[in-house]
Amino acid sequence: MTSHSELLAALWPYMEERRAQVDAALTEYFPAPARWPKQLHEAANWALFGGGKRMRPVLALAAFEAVGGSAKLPWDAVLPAACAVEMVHTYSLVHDDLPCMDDDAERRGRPTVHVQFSEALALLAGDALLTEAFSLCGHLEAYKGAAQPEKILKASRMLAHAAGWQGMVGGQSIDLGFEMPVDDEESLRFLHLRKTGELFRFSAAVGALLGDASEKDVERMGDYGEALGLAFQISDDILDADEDNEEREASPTPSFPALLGEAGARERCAALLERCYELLEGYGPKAEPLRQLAWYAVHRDH
Ligand code: GRG
Repeated sequence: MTSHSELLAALWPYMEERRAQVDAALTEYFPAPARWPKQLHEAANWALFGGGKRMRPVLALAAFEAVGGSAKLPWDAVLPAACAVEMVHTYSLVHDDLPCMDDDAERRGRPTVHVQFSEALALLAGDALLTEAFSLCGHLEAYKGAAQPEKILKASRMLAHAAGWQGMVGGQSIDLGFEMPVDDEESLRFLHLRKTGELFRFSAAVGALLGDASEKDVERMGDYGEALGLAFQISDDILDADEDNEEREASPTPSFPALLGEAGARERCAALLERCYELLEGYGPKAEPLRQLAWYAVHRDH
């Protein structure tokens, strides 16, 4: 039986390497802070290079690897789509922090974009990140000839599904209390499968798609991503509950620990981790980073 510290020690260099790859690609793809319109780009770069864990793009790269993509294709076949999902994720955080949503003054230990710049610039920086994400995901040349046009088209549509009304935006509308009561496990899962799960599903599925996997494998990787995303959300709730978060109490939506108790929430995380392992059966050692990422999603401390 491998210990927690052994698993983390194995995962860390991998994460660092993939994160560095993602950061270099994001720097290449996204306009630099000094570029016109300068204020807008400063605000967007503040968010994009503010210390995010890069879970979603790393997941896309690891799924690409797990289906054998990296053995036969250059990383350029997947990096644009992987970076696009990070841009969508970053926009969602910038908008979520705004006073009209979660009203947060700090993120990742630094002032949020609207505090550092202004509310209007935060709104625009989010808009710019979201727009650029789709420009990048569907930009044939960004893939440097390594991905087929129909797969790039499919990836763009998958991203729209994950980000829009069927995915994150729909989930956020439920979370803010506009759509339906969220008062039991089923409705809470329904919400988080959309708000958090769909971007994770996209990340793993798009890695497989652009790694030239079969439709069945793309679907299976998507299911793995979704299970991991839900586990990630539940563990986020557990971490928040540990911090005795007053804001959560003001939210119309209960957290998983509030609804199920901490033990119940941990139980769900453990079951989702098992589901992730099950879905990865048959992919062999090249899926090891995906196994470790699932483990990390459940056992992380921030
Ligand atoms: C504004 C449309 C819209 C949606 C906002 C992302 C979001 C939806 C809300 C943020 C609050 C929250 C707890 C979302 C659940 C997903 C989640 C755990 C986000 C944080 O993701 P990390 O931990 O962030 O990957 P880093 O900082 O590492 O990038």
